[in-house]
Amino acid sequence: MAQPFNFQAAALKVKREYQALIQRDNEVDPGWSNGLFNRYRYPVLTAAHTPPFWRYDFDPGANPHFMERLGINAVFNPGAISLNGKFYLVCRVEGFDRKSFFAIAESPTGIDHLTFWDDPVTLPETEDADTNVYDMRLVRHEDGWIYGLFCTERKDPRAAPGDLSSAVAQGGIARTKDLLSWERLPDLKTRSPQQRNVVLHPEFFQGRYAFYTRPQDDFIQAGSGGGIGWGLSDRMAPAIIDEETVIDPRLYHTIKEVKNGEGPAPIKTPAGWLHVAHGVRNTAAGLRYVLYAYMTDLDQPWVVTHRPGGYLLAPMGEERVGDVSNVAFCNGLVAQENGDLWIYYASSDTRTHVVTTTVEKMVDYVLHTPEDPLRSAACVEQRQALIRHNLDFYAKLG
Ligand code: M1P
Repeated sequence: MAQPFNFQAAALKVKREYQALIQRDNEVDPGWSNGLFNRYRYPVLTAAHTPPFWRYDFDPGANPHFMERLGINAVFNPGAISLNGKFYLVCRVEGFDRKSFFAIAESPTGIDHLTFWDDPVTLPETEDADTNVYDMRLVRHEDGWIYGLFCTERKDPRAAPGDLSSAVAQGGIARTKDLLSWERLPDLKTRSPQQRNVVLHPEFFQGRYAFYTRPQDDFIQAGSGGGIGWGLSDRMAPAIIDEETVIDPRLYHTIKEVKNGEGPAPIKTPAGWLHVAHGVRNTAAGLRYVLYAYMTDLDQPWVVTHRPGGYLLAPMGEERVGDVSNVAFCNGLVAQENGDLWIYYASSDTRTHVVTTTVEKMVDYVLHTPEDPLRSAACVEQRQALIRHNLDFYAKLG
């Protein structure tokens, strides 16, 4: 005879499994080495890391079968910051209903034990309500605020009847002092029809707020826009950029042929501003998103001084599969006072990972990795130079 359903046991099982997941230690992946960063065995956040009380109704009277009532589909593309010795990730959490919202997970290590706060972020709306918000960059600005810059998406008011896909993406802006209460500011205004991947530079430039932008013609295609832009605004409320200059254009037959976008706010190093960005190219299997790095001049942050060729990080193994497969996307990193650098990235719009390195190693990578020479023959020359340089050292290794 079938056992009667034991609500208490089912609910406790879900709670215990969640607790075990949150308490699990992460570990360096021993099978990976590239001299630059460590990868880790487990993603730092997945849908299963969201508290069960966000998903189930724990009231036996209201939910006698203990069903999930509001499922969570994915946890990805987090902004990141450290405050008072702790790591905080403001994640893009996506429900089964496809809408994203922001929620904060904290951890003493930034590598494991990431635990969501009980409540997601209550983000005020402007008079033009957002349909979807995502990909927040957290920037501690020298004006004293922590800014959250994110994409706000709304149905295109000019969409033809029956067109339920056309959307408009713009740069949303909110600010906080404690990550708890948020003040919403007007969306960024630029001359571009759409914006995504808008990031605030952490310092004033000649007394003005400086932004990295990604002008685009429509919702998906960068079109004639494209490239990472730079623009200035006198104030944040409202932030208005009159002139955008593309500082890192997309380029034919490279990892950023289709589009690219600034990742987190750049880090100030003695060698320049260190940037992590994403580049997108097309393949027969669809778009492929990878991360790359570049450096800009300390005094003229819009002037690119170093462009290491190729990608810094690409999705690997299971990371290649998810809701939008073959995607690595980064909008959060934490540079610590001791020089350690945690880079957060999401794989395939599904889950969140970390790689750990140091600022010093990243600067070495950016300064000494050769540029993409843009032609096969030039790539062979570049590789032959490395081979000739290496052969004696290699032989002497024994
Ligand atoms: O699906 C991949 C990524 O697509 C968009 O990024 P971009 O505007 O550069 O194409 C964003 O929706 C991002 O969230 C997503 O990860």
